[in-house]
Parts: sequence; structure tokens; C-alpha cells
Amino acid sequence: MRAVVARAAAAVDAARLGRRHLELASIGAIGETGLNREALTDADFRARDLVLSWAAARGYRVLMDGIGNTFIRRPGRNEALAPVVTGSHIDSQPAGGAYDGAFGVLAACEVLEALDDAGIVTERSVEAVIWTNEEGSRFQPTTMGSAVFAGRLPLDQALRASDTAGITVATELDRLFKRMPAVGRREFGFPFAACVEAHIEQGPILERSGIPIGAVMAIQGLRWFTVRVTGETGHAGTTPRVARRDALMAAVAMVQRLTELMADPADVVRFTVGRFEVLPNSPNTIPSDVLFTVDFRHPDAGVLARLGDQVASTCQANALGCTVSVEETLDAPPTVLDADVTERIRRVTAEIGLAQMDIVSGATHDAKYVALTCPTGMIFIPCRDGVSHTVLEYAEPEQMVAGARVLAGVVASLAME
Ligand code: HGY
Ligand code: MN
Ligand code: MN
Repeated sequence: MRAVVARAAAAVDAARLGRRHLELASIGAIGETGLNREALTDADFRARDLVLSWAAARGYRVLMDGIGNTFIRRPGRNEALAPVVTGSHIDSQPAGGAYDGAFGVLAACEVLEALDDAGIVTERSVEAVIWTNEEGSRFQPTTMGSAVFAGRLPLDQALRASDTAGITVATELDRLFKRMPAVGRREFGFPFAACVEAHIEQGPILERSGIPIGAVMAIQGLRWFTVRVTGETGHAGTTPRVARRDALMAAVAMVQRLTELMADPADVVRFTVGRFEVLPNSPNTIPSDVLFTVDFRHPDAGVLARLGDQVASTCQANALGCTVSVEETLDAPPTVLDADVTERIRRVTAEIGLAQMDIVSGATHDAKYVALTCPTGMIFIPCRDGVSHTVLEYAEPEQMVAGARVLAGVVASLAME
């Protein structure tokens, strides 16, 4: 097995990986280093076209499920066996970077071709996957495609999700499927033997430690809420305060009380109000409607439950005469990744001469849901200054190559069994 691991890792082609990263990063590029490639936009579709053109050149088979998750299959000796799957996402934040998700898809494609180039015939097929709408910025919730795949989000609920322009996931998926008539269909929950996702850390630990590889032990839990506050519009100059039902003032009071609820001297709680929309959004009209989102994360399930269960009541208690609806769009407990796959990541990393450390993921990933369906692990590489979800996101080419080499070794060893 060590020989197969070494051959697969050695066959990773740094030039090909680097060239393809630049090609992919150019689709939806903003400025020198940024990316706006939100889920199910034309940029997402063009990025999928590019990745599938690489697959076509190698004669790999492509399948898609009902939420657009896309699977690129390199056949193994025994087609009856469940495949080993590796991949991530290619959608980005609206002002994001070219590494979050993209690195995992590029590394997955590189693994398939490295296996080809090394002449390795695996027992099991190996598949590269593109998960639909991991970011959840355009359509909530995050990790939508993998959640539907794993049976944790009803397809009809995902299809109804709409963006700020009122366009639904269903409408955009229709456009996607029409662009790819030749791509075969796959049912949800198709069995995998194992899954490994490669990703940038999106935090500073690996870079500060000077360690090139992270073996991810667990992913912290997260809960997402969408809060809608409805008041009454009116003239800014003539409406007395006592007569107002000002949705903005109520929303501000709610966010203030939620900030107090989530206060944590140990700075472990992650509480973010990332989206805040006001209607009619005019300087001299009293706001009638506010929508805001809550992204709450913590590694401890008990804290997630205790504080998360108070979000709705805290909003209701500060309605200031307005009506409030609080919709929980995601409730994902902390997820421990598979011990055997993680040990394999450590072993392969050592075999190819790289240092690694165990790490817990502050960011969420599709691996969180896939882990509910099969043994799943994650490989992290460092990113500069630990920043992500910004146009400054960056990872060194040699770090990407190191991550892809470890991924190739781990996937090869899993697919030989
Ligand atoms: O939100 C996250 O943690 C992921 O990067 N989308
Ligand atoms: Mn990601
Ligand atoms: Mn992200």
C-alpha cells in the first residue's frame, strides 16, 4: 500500500494544478485576487463547464443529482463497489477568495488525473464532487447541496429558497439542468465508501505553527436564523414617535440584546449578523420591514442549544410594537470526523515526509453532512494570515500541491480496499 500511496502522491502535477487554479479563479474574478461566484449564477455555471471540460478530456463519466451536486467518476476495477469520493464547492462569497472550496475541487480533479498518470488501477471507483451552494450567501442555508444529499434538508425547502431579487433555487437549477442535457442523473444519498475533503483552514493556526497539513478532527456546530421584523412605514417628519412602529429601531434593539446574550469572555462563541436589509430604505421614510440573519457557532452542543434556543424569544421580547418572525434555517451540531480516515491522513502525511497537526474546523464544510452518510475526513492547508471570505484570501501554490499530494495518497489507499 505504501508504494501506491507514494506513486499517487508523486504523480500530482504542480504545473497542472497551478494552471487550473488560475483558470478557475478567472471565472467571476473581482480585481486582482477576489471572486464573486455565488451559487447557481452564470459564473458558477461557467466554472462547472470548465471543470467538466477537464473530465471530458479524460473520458470520465459525469452524474448530477436533483440539487445539482455534480459527480465526476474515474472507474475502478470493481464497479459494483461504493466509490471513494473527494471534492468541495466552487461557489464563493459575493466578495470572497479563489481558494475557499475551489482548492478542494481542484485537488480532487488532480487526484483523478494523478491516478491516471501513475497508472494506478484502484479497486473502487474514485469520484470528484462539486457540492451545490456550500456558501449559503445567495440562497440560505449554507451547505445546502450536501444537506439535501444527506437527507438533512428537504429538497422542496431548498428549491423554495430565494435570493434578494426573488429568484428561487428551483429556477436557477432549471437553467443549470438545461445547460447540461447530456449529464446523467443520480439519486440522493448514493452510497459512498468514504469521503475526504481538502480545504484551506480559513484560520491562522497552521500558518502560525509552520505546519503544512491539518488533520481535521471535528467541525464546530452552527445555527442560522433569518429574522423578519414588520412595522409600519410613515413620514419621517410628521409621524410622532409614540405613533411609530419602526422596524429598524426594533431590529437594532434585537441585535443589541442578542449581542448581550452571546457575550463570551472566553471568546469561543461566534455570533455574526451578516445580512441586514431595510425597506423601503429611504432617508425620510420610517422603515416598515427589516430582514437580518444570525450565524451562531460553537464547538459545544450544549452551548449551541442553550443560547440558540433563546434567539427567537430575545427577538420577540424586543419587538417594540412590530411583528417578528424568526425562522431557523440551519441547526447543525458539532461533527466529529471519522477516526480511521483521520488516522490515515496522519499516516499518509508522514509517509510522504510532511508534518501535520490535529485541528478543529471553525468554518463549516460539506464534509459535515457527508460524515452522516459515510466515513469522512478533511485535510487542511494553511492560508495567508488565516483570512477567508475576503478578496485577500490566499494560499501558496506549494501548499496547494502538498495538500493535493496528501489527498492523492489518502484517496488511493482508501480506493484500493
Ligand atoms: O461559513 C462557512 O464556514 C463556510 O466557509 N462557508
Ligand atoms: Mn468552503
Ligand atoms: Mn466559505
